[in-house]
Amino acid sequence: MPLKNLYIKPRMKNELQQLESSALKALKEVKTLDELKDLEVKFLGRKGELTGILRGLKDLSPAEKPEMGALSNTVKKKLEAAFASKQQKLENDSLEQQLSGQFFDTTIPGKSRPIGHIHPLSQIQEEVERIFSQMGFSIADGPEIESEYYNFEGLNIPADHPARDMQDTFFIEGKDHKDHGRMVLRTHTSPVQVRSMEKYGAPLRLIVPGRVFRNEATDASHDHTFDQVEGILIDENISIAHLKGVMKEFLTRLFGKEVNVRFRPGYFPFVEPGLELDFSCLICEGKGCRVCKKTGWVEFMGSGMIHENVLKAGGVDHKKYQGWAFGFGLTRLVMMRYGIDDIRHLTNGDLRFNHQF
Ligand code: FA5
Repeated sequence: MPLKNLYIKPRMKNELQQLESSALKALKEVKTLDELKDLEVKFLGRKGELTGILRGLKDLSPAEKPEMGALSNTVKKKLEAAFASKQQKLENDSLEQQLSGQFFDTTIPGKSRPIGHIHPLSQIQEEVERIFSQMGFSIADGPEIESEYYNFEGLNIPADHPARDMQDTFFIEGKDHKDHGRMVLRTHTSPVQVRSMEKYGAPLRLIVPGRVFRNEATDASHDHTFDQVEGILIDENISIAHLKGVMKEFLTRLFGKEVNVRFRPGYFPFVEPGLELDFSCLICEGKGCRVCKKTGWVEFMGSGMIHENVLKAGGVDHKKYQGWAFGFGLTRLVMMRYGIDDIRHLTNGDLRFNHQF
């Protein structure tokens, strides 16, 4: 080792000890947070005194380096702790100073932060998903901006069919799909029927909760944006009896009491036969009231056996498999559940309304 290097280690040790004691001494004199910051930069900053001393590490022998490295680390930690505790003390002092001379009533209750909670629509959606999951259904999703093909043609509703009038929609200009016609805001969750058959094939058992859109004048029970739940079951030897059983069980679990269901004929081009399903009014227990318009039954959803053309569009062997589908309005279900008299309350963002649930 060259002679001059023999002196580096004792010198460094000495410098580190000096630095520690002069930093601690200077720290005692500090009165403000600004002074503290300056001092910290002076001793511990990137170009501070400690860094200056550590530059000498490279000239030490390999045997000396670990010892001196450990020592400088100890000094650094000690100084950092001393600076942190001084900072805490100065901050407390300044708070005390601000409050001294002022009357401070410690008995005044604090300001509470308002806590958000889950929107009633999402609450019911979660319940619906839980019940159908328990019955072995998967939860699927589909795009809200949909091609005309999946929204209409794939569902056996050709362009010139009068059934298109039942679901007028919003078209997205200049975004036509290369094979599937214009793009639209989907008018129902039914497009996921063909999409899921294409993706998963048969057998199939799933529900699709989702947002839909219609070009409609709004009133207390109609909105242009609302939520639906689609249900699809495809397998061998499936009949409407399975649909009746599943829906009766679902509604009984959802409402927590025995619910009866009945079918009426209904028309939807994508099912044959098409059915409307009603359930027994829970308010009057079937005796007749304002909610059920004195009939004892509440209209609930469209449903039916999936049309052969739709199974074909989804690539499902219609000779081997049959299936049913249903679609109900989740928004209307929420209204029924909580006795909400205007659908528009659910989306107008008024927190006074939302906080009631
Ligand atoms: C359909 O949308 C069909 N896709 C349902 C279906 C699926 C039938 C599978 C057969 C097989 P409909 O247009 O009736 O059908 O709408 C279904 C439900 O959505 C209605 O029962 C109602 O609860 C709700 N709904 C319809 N229009 C509105 C609206 N403007 N505002 C709020 N809810 C609505």
